[in-house]
Amino acid sequence: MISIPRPSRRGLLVGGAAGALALAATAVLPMTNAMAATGCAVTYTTSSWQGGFTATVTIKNLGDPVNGWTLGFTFPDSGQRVVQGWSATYQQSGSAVTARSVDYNGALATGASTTIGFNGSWTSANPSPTSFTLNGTTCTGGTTTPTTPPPSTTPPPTTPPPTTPPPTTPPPTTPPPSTPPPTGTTPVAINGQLRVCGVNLCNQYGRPIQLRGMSTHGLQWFAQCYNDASLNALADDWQADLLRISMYVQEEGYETNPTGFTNQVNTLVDKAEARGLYALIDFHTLTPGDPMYNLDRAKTFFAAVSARNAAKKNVIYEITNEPNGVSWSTIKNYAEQVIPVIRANDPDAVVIVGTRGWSSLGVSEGGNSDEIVNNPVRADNIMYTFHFYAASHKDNYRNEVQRAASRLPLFVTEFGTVSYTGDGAVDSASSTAWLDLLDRLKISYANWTYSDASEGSAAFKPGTCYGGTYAGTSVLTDSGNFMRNRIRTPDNFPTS
Ligand code: IDC
Repeated sequence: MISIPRPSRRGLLVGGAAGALALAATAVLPMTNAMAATGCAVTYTTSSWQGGFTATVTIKNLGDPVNGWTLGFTFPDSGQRVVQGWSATYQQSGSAVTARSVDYNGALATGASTTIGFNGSWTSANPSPTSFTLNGTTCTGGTTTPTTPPPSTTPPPTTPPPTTPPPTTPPPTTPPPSTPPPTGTTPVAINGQLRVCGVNLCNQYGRPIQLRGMSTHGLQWFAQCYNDASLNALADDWQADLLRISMYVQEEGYETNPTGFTNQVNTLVDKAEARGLYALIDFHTLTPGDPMYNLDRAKTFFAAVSARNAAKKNVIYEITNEPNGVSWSTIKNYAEQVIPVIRANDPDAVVIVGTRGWSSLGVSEGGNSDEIVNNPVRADNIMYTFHFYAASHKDNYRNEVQRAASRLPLFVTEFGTVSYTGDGAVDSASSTAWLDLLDRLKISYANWTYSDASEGSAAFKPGTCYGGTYAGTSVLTDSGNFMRNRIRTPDNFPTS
């Protein structure tokens, strides 16, 4: 049990805690033992599956108002680990866990509650902790028995329970805004500000969604492909949800003209927003594969785009495209330096972190996702990148994605229907197997590329971007046809 010694505060001081369980739960077990209303009350509910679980923790302050809190508890089994949390900053030492409030939920008035959560892993057993502290004081109080019976089923690994929608970071002094009804039918109008919940990307209602869309080619080469007509076709004819804006750093990219490329990215963010599309800002590192080579550039670039786009709901940040030839700990170190730069300006945006071996979760360099699960990036509201090229990457990669998807939030920010060279024929069987898997797991994706490059991965026939027509099938390659057919199917986003 973590215990933070500090002077007792009136109302938070609890006597006679022995034997008083704030909660005891195996799957879900609300506290039914109403104790004297003192200090704090915690309900801790879990949904478990083989090796993993999602915990939802509601903290009620029964004492004096607090401004900033730390919840402490101890896992009963030494094999239990916090993997990824939300709405709090988690630390684990041995079996002892602390969850520290974040800026938008630190203020808790007397009687106020807040809900946080995390995904965990377990090895031999998954009992729930039975005692909690709030700012060092044991929580024994509370009458927080849920009025409706909480779910007691064990969900399949890929669908954590509909977790309480995490807050969308209202400033602490104003009441949380009531969620407006959708005012339109575009992906951004319906889904609003996105947030990672559990292993999913969730919309403004806290419900898992999948975004499907296209990636630009390198802006330094194919700027002519991204104009009002082509983006209208992407939104209206393709019915896409997402535009990935691929800004190479090397190869005549950002490093040659930081201001120019930053402006180009911002212009495309605006064009996506105007059409209700999400915009994925891709800091397209590739060669060299060590993201640290571009650390300073990344900080400069993300400081600029996050400040400029902070108020927008449609922006997602992808901080490094395909790290390669470097360890996971190097990538993690990079991420932990770049993410705070973004958060300082745009605290509620989802950030996506590249993975080892050209964003293969390590597989292309002989590893696997365990290295991430065991050593996750210390930040919340993040996802991890997976990339594939269907003609090159098949069952062993699909198996790893399936395995990782129950433990890590994944986003396929880039994939091709062809070989990893970006060229060659469409592998329809493998592409179909991949996209069926991603649909089933609700993993979002962007296809390489929405361009007329002379290579098999391009959606448009060469020369298309020098004409005015992008809609319809006459301008499409085999890959373009395949992708348009997949992306045009209805989205079915939850709206409550
Ligand atoms: C390829 C482009 C190609 C370009 C090359 C080098 O299709 O025209 O010459 O990059 O810049 C990736 C990378 C992506 C690659 C793509 C296909 O993220 O930049 O694009 N690919 O090779 N990872 C795996 C494949």
